[in-house]
Amino acid sequence: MIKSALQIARENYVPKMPKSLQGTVKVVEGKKTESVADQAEIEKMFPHTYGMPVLSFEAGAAADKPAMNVGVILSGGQAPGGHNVISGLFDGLKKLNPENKLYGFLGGPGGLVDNQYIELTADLVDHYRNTGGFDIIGSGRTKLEEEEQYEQGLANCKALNITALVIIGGDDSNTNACVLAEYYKNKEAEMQVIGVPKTIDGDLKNEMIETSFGFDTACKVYSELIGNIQRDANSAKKYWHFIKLMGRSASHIGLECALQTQPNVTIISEEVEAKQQTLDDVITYVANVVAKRAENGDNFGTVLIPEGLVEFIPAMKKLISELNDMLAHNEEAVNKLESNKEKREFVAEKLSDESREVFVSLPNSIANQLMLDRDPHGNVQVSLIETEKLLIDMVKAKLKKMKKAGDFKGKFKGQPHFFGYEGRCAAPSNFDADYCYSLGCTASMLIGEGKTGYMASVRNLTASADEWIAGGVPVTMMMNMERRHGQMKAVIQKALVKLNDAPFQKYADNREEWAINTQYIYPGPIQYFGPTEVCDLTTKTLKYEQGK
Ligand code: FBP
Repeated sequence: MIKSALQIARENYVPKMPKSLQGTVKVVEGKKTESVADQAEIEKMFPHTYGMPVLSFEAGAAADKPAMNVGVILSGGQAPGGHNVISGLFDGLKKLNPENKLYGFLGGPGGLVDNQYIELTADLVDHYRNTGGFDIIGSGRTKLEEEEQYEQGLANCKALNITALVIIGGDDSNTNACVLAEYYKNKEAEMQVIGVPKTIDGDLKNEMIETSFGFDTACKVYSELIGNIQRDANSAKKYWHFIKLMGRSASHIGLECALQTQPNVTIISEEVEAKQQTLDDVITYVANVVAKRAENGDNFGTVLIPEGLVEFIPAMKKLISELNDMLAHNEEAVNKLESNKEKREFVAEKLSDESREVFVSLPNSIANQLMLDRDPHGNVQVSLIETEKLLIDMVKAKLKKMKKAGDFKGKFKGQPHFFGYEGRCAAPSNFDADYCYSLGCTASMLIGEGKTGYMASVRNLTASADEWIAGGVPVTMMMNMERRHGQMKAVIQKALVKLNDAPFQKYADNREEWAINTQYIYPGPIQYFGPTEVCDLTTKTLKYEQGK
């Protein structure tokens, strides 16, 4: 492996850890738990894993543990810090018993079913410490949902003497981890399943999971890029930059980047939905900011757009939901049609009058993108919809009309950008390196204690790392019933941006000022070595959420 100078230096970085994980560890049981909603239904579906207590770890004498083999899976989109979860898990398991072995299933959950694996040895793990990416074992989006897959996975694990699995994933993967834990417990198979909260989107969080890993680093990378673009905009003074940011449905990434960089406009999907805004309302707002800034001679600016925006505009949401159902039932017929024009006509025919009207009013390129294949969870792949270009075209058209009416006297040139993949495999910030290593160690302790159906949890994250609180949260505690593919399912509740919470309020209190006056912040690149106030910053989201 050829390594960069930074990678070599980072290999020697020792992640900071909570005190409770530093020596021997004992587990303390808290109160019994309930799911966040729909308690009776969820208890019925998870009779063996429902109601378990929250766990926390404290320094203390631990009993000797017999040697065991553990499997680990990386599931879904990459997020900075995944390799540190694995190194924390590896070190934690070795601390429990040096004979313990760790196997990595390759290419995501599919590797478990297809029996693709490698043993994760000390030499291998050492090369990946504090590095970005998931390439040590790869990731994938295969969904574990069929009994046949559970059985095949169990047989493959048995052949390797694996008695515990760690699934590192987002809300859907952790929901599946819990289904798996329940299934194995029900059939008394000797197989523990532990989840770890991963996703750059930041939408897997609740009272016990303060943030998912990767969100910190990804937002810092995007904020650096946005800051650079803003400096360019403020130097050349001739472009409006429309920047779409990953994050799937949730706008946490957009909001965090706004708090870090103070752009002129940030659209928050959750607010658009709450105010029942139409696409035209959003366009009018942006066009008015462009016109206002032009009055001051500022024909430049930045607009942040969450990638899930179209799903939150009520009429578009209805259209997408109809398209999801319609495409699920007519996939073959649509695929047989050769041209996009034929596909659009076929699809339009089958929509309700209201949705058809919206669909045919969209530029062909966007209508085509809305018809693309769904992901394995049945979601429209919002990262493929070029909302940034759509918005530029529509704002341009609006400004043309405003010019005719004498309401806009400036110039408008839009530049589209999409930031997502640029941040998902970045070298983890110190925060993510520390947090992920602690999550990995925590997962190993939960395994050592014989637990299943738990998610590793490390809390109190705005305090210094030695004061972090490590433990386990029953996954069922985070569940509610939601409609998925036309059926009610027990799933981990997705955390969208809450408009009453401090991070959004902070943005809302400042947005008018940021819109008109140029108050850009240029955060610069992530710093790995240097003073703690530069290197160990948490996200602003965490800081404001915790009243700091
Ligand atoms: P996860 O939810 O699996 O963590 O993935 C997050 C994400 O990066 C989203 O922000 C984005 O919409 C999606 O993955 C892109 O998926 P893909 O990697 O399949 O292109």
